[in-house]
Amino acid sequence: MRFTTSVALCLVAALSNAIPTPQTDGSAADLPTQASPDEAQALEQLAQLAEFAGQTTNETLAANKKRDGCSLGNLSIRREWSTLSKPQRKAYTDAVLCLQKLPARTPSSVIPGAKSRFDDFVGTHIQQANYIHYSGTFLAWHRYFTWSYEQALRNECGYNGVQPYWNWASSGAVGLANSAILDGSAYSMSGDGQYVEKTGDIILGGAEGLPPLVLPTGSGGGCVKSGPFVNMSVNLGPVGLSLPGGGYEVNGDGLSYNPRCLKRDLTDAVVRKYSNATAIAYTILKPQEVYDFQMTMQGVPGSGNIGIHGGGHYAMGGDPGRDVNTSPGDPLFYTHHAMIDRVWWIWQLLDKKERTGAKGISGTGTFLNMPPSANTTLDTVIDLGYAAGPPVTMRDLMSTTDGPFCYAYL
Ligand SMILES: [Cu+2]
Repeated sequence: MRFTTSVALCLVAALSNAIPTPQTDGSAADLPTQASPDEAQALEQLAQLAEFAGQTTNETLAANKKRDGCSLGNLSIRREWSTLSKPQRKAYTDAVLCLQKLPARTPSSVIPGAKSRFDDFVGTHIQQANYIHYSGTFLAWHRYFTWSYEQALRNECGYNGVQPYWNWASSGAVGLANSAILDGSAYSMSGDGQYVEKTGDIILGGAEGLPPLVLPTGSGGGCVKSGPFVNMSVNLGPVGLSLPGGGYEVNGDGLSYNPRCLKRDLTDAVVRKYSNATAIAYTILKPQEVYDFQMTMQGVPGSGNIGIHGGGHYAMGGDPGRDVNTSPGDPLFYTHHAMIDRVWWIWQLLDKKERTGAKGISGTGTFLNMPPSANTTLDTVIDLGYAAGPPVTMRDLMSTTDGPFCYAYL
């Protein structure tokens, strides 16, 4: 019986895009329940958890008898940057550069500074920033946003690949500037910025009576030195750009035309502290309710922890990397949010029924519910404006193999 099942699964794997997973029992009972404090062991735990999510995805799709929709035949598989071949990496960054050359769809009366299709996405994120972070839509909104960006690369720029992700833990372990995704080569997402002298640390928050959070600066700070995005223009923002030494740079609503170079300040200390393998495994294993999961991931304000989400953002540093509102202006944003989405995907599949349904949503329509707003539900509409469409409901965004989606992660 067991033999037959294995053969059947192997056949399915050979004939389709099924996620290759070893033929183990793969029951949830064998999975770790507590994050290991040891980095190497935590990496191993993450591999096990991702494998379980892959197996669950394969089983769900194999059992799906519907003729249309997502199946093992059309499932796309998102992979980690370093596992892509050089031509695959180049194809991805070429498509991003193409999106930066296509004209914007946003009317200049709405976002005067949006000059390209790439900017349509940045502008939409700026406009909605107060409703999509520390809110009920955070995870689903960014899932739809990242997927829509991937679709634009494919449908408008001839990209044949899949959205890659940035694994902060493996990248941080070797040092960001040494990792394939950020080494500054022609096959990276560009690397560090030119070194500039810093006037002090990054100081976050301190509002609402909460203690401020201090982050070190990194090894760059200026314009990116090499790689595909060396000549790119960041057109929008800044809106809430944290500056070394404290304080923020704000250019009004961030929607006017403000062309400047892409700056990075790669900060190993930040990625190693907040987005290491133990922190990722903890985020997946500890929170049982989605409220706790989202808060752990984004960092509980006042706790001194910026979470794995904040860890990735502040590890890239620079402008717009340290600007919550304008952050998609750094193309690395989408590989970061693919990893965020991967963590959510793994967490969801540990308890698929509960976590992809109504109980998988918590929060309201505003940042930390300020000002108070209605609870987010399965019927809440997500609208990406001129960046992409159509508007969808939260219900459509809860599974990566349902609604508009048909993808999984390795
Ligand atoms: Cu965001």
